[in-house]
Amino acid sequence: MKTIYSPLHAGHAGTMELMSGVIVPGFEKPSRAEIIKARVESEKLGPILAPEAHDLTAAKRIHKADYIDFLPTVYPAWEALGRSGSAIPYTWPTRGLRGDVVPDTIDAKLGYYSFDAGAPFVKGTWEAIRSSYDVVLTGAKLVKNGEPAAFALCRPPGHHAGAGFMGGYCYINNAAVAAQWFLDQGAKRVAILDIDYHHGNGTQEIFYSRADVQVLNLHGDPMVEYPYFLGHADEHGSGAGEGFNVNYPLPFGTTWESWNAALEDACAKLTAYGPDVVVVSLGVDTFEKDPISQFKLKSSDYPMIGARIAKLNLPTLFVMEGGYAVDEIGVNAVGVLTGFED
Ligand code: SP5
Ligand code: ZN
Repeated sequence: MKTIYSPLHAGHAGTMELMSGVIVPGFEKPSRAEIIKARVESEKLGPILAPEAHDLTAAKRIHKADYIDFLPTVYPAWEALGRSGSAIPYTWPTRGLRGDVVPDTIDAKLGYYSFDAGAPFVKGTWEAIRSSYDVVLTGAKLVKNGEPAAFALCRPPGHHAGAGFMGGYCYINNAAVAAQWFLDQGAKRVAILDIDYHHGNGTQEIFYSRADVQVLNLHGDPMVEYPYFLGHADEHGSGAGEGFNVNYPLPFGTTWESWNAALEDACAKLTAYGPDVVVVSLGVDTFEKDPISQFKLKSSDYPMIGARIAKLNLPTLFVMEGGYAVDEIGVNAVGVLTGFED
């Protein structure tokens, strides 16, 4: 399987985030992608390709144009105020406030275009976002042109980003961009299988009223886990999309047996849907040693995930999302991919 990777992710470095009331170094850090890339090489998964450059047309097919146009302006506006470090929002237009007026100043715009304080900007962030987008579209093209599968080694990740907002380390929703691109290239139906530990709220929001993208999501129960405000089992889709969104909220402590039962159910629904292509939002923060997550999957479980996805017998684009146990992130992520190929 071919991997697509860009070194430009590394400029998104030195971020800070708020965790349990303390400002700490960001868990979503450059070594994540570097360790995965090193494992792709040592496991001889296949060639590592540079992405092709793309304009932002495909991003604006699923994101609001004003949101995409905002992203490259963030850090220049921040620096124009004499600031450095991480640009992070702190005020949001929640219930009872005006959500229909885009303010003029950067602190307010950051809040307008986000749902949490978890998508910081540093100097190299926009270039990294842009490279991650190029990576996913390059991977999608490989699959469209006949590769059975490809691995888009995206960083930053994407599944928390919605049509008009960032959050949870995510800016452009790479998996959603790819799904829409496949449709625009002639696919009739696309399935997104999101196996990141966290609910892919952005992906769900983007496709919630649509029948041409089935979204299946296995994740920590939002009653107790981030992103808290979406991802319940009663969210089935709306209107034409009724029945095409499926959530599997699972409790803290979930191990392979019950996680795999949810995967099995999701795969059965996916097969019944009959998509032309599968996009896998591949997070490995389900790992037992993940520092911010509460599932208990073991390294030996990840190849079995890949093997089950291979049994779907469909063209497959793997898109990297979360996973913060960096010592094992390469073994776990590439374990899914070698399990798929074996
Ligand atoms: C792509 C992705 O995996 N994004 C995850 C963003 C998670 N951000 C919030 C993390 C909250 C961690 N809470 C841990 C509480 C430990 N006491
Ligand atoms: Zn996650």
